[in-house]
Amino acid sequence: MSQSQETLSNLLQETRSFPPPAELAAAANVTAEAYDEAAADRLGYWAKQADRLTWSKRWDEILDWSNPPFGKWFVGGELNAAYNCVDRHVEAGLGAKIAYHWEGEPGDTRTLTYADLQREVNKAANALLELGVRKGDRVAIYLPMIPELPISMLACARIGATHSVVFGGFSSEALRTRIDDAQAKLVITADGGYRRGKPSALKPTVDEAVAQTPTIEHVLVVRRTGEEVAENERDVWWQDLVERQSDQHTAEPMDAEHPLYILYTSGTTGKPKGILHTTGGYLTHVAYTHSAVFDLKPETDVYWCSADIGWVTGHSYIVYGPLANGATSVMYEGTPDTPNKGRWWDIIRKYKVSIFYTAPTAIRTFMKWGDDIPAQYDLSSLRVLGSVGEPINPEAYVWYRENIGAGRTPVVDTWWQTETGGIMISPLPGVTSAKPGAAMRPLPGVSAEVVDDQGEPVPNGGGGFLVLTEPWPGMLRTIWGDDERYIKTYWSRFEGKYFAGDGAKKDEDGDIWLLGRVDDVMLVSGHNISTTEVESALVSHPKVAEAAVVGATDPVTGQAIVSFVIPRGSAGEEVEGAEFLAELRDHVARTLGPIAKPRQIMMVPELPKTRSGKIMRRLLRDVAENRSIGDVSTLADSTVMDLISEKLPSAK
Ligand code: 6R9
Repeated sequence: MSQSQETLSNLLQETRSFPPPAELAAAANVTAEAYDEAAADRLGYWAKQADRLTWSKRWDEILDWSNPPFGKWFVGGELNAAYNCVDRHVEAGLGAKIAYHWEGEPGDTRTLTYADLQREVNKAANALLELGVRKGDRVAIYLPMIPELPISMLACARIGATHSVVFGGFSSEALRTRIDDAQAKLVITADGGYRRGKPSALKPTVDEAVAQTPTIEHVLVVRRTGEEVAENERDVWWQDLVERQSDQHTAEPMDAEHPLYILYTSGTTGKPKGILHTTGGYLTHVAYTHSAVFDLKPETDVYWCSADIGWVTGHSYIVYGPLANGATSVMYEGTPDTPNKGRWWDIIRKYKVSIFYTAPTAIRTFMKWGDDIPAQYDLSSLRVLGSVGEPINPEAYVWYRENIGAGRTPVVDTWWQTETGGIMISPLPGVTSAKPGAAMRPLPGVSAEVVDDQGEPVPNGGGGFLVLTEPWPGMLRTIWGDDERYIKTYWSRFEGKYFAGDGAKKDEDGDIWLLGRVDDVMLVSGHNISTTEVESALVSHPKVAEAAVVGATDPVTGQAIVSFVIPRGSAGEEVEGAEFLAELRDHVARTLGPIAKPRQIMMVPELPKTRSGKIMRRLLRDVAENRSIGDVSTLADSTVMDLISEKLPSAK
């Protein structure tokens, strides 16, 4: 969509704010002084964060930015990521400490201490070596949420192989293109995993993919479900190969810039981008942010991030950040409604989770299911809540704080991307008076701005494009095999600045609000209107649980606002009537002004989402403009579009 010269309109007014609890503030890991400290000496601040890690060789230079936008951090330094995540904690006497409380969907559990993890990772590393995997090789990992997933990642890191985790829900074609692009030598997979109460096979998808991937030499298969699978010549069972390995292995130090992993993000167009992260800067960034943003106290906290490890959130905040910090985490295999809609809250109760990190899509789903479900569980162990993945609507934020956090816990809305490696903009739970729906300020050490079309910072109260103005340690180093695309995608729109692709505004206090992808911004009668703000206005109606908004071509206004709405569980029958739709349209007009009034509102049972919970507005635009529906291969649930079309026969 073409962008008008005008910057984003700033429509939503939100006046609530929640100061940090005094007790938390008094003992917080990071205090307000950190902002000044980092502003006075940004690189020195990051070097201090790098000292959270154990380096085999200290760096000579903090940042080499002599060839922008190709940055190198902690140049000359050497370390091993797996050693930092596992061995050093065991050496420090914490071998008996629990790294993961793993909970399978059927109710089976596994407890892995740091000493257990060390043995398992060593065995897996020895197995990879036996299969001929060497430093610099790429390994594709296509596993469900079982302990072998972090173990495989760490085994790769240990021997210097670069992993590329592919979501367990992706198709064989998606897996094949990622294997080909990375030229992976090995795939690690499982017979299947459990989803929605039954085994869900993975191995057949891998068989189909590797039939056409010349680089794959072996397929290493974990037995999880025990279902029968086809066995091919290059298959090796994890239970045979890994179990018989020695549990001793000495981690080899890697250069700070050694490639740790590639993670593919599916852009809106073209082939997926292989985002490359390296070792020292990335690990520094995730260890620091995991400690600062969640106020992690590794001795006492139980931390749970409900993401899938196939998403960057899982890489940084289930695996590398928490383990580098020696945290005790929960890891859960399955879906939130198996065996019932209280499963997550039961997990929090059972393990006394104190820090919980999830996505707005999940929060809105729980709103839809009703307040009475979490109310049945003891959630009093919680002290910090986090959100990631999309802008969180103020109403969803307040619901989360009230119904999950009992109105006591800070909620940190964390903005970042696969490309940034770790959290960039977020409240600090012991410092910030957080506003519902705002990511607030760049973290100490991070430099971000909201700029207009010309790259000039907008004044407070203005809207525009989010950019990052200084390099940061967790930054992507390039797009795997495509430096040109790296430059073009991120560093060409605004000279010398990283273009994030998100719209944002600064409020009167200078705090940052994210407004969705710039590709989704709507141009209505000459005004750039953010989908996020209209969605938030809809969600602020007591009968609405979720909303998605798109701009559809309109002869009068250029684009018109078309919205898709899921009612709350408690909403009753009247939500189907014309009267209610009129009420909703008026509600938006009252909240944001007449310009934002939707032309059309459609009640739907579900919205199309990616596996990380992002609404795929592109598909809804197809519906709104009466086109046949485009590529649905990255949808979490491919039947959703049928459900929507059934509901709206005219939109087929
Ligand atoms: C971590 C992750 C990145 C895109 C990003 C933005 C959206 C993520 C957000 C948010 C508003 C937040 N996003 N967190 N928008 N507020 N707190 O999600 O990575 O999957 O690469 O997506 O997600 O649009 O540009 P990734």
